[in-house]
Amino acid sequence: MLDDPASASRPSASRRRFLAAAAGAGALAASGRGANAADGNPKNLPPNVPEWTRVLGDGVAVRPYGQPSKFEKHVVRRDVAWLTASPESSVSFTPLHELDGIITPSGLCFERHHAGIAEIDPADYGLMLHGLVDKPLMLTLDDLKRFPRVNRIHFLECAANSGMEWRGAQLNGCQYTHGMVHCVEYTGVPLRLLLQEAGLKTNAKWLLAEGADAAAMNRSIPLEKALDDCLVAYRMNGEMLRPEQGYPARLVVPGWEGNIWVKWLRRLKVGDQPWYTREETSKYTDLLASGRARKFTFEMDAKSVITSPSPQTPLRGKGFTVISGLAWSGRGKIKRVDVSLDGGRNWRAAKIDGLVLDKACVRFYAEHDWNGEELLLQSRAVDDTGYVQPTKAALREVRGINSIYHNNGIQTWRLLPSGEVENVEVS
Ligand SMILES: Nc1nc2c(c(=O)[nH]1)N[C@H]1C(S)=C(S)[C@@H](COP(=O)(O)O)O[C@H]1N2
Ligand SMILES: [Mo]
Repeated sequence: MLDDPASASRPSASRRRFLAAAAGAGALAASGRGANAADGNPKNLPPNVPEWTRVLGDGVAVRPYGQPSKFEKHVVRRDVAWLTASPESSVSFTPLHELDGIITPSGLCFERHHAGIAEIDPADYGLMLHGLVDKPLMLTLDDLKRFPRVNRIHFLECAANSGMEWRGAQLNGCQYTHGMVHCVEYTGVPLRLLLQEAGLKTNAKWLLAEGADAAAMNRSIPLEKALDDCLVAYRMNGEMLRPEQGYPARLVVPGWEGNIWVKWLRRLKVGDQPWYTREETSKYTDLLASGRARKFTFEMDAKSVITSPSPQTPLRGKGFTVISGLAWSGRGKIKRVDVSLDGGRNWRAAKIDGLVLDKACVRFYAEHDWNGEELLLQSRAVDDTGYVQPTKAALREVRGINSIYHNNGIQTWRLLPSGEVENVEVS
């Protein structure tokens, strides 16, 4: 017997939990990241009997809705206070550096709201479909659920993702430079079926989608896209949409800028021309070097980022390491991801692991035996149209530096001998 679990001196289960939490928090503060065996109490290491083996754990249903381990409290959405004037019209960023695979856990999906989160009672929910149609519709949530449905995994990227980096390296962490992207499995009705049910007039060309939030955010969508692969989704990752993501229904517009994925969807109007709403004139247009603005940049160009190592996930020592990242393209499938360790002079193909889907994130890995020297880490996505993710310099040549949106330039992380990582640019 290694130890006596029935020893009278053993503290209560709740005290043990408190001690464990304190130890975890200490390790976290000291290293800036999750606990590691080297920081811990050797008494808990095999072959000793650890604290958690000496007590009964919580029973079932003590946690009716499961939450991550308390030791993962640092894995959260974060915002940048100075970025926006108010939290109601703001953005929180996905902690990409703490995630793996391609699916973003629902509670970690970045949020972008123009007027806060609308709280909609599904019993009072209605979706109106009108305009140039034969038969206007008013659909309840139950009506939507009665239509044939599909499941699709797609990325959603805000057009403003990496928007703070146009004038140079700015924010230290891929959560902030690239965290306005998430990739989720949606369940919903193909928009085509709803439009067919209403019956389109022959002059129908555009669709207006409007949200039920205090911004009543609205955008014009070409009918061609609406009839192609758009969904009215009511589920994400199997469960109903989260309030932050548009509960009870949102538009899914695969490959297109996040702004057009209208949340809390309440109205679809069919017309014969675009409406030129605020979100497609004053916002979400791209000011070019010439001073002219480009309108309707719907598609998100191929992009990638190394999520680890990155400023928030430094390396803890020399030796074998897995460089990991995400790539996506709004035009189709990712065909290849290249990784460079020397700021783009030499490239090698990374390993793509897991699903490779249309207009979805892919996960890539590049293995490296790090000898402690400084590296300039980059990744470069290539999609199945042959499009190659450009350098930031190449992008600025075409776009100038007055843009906010659609910055898909190659990101550089400088890995220092200490293992720390910085956001830099190479020329
Ligand atoms: N009704 C409504 N829909 C909206 C928004 C909004 O503020 N209101 N924000 C848009 C923007 S700019 C983006 S990038 C995406 C963000 O989706 P998410 O919050 O699920 O990440 O939703 C879009 N749909
Ligand atoms: Mo956005």
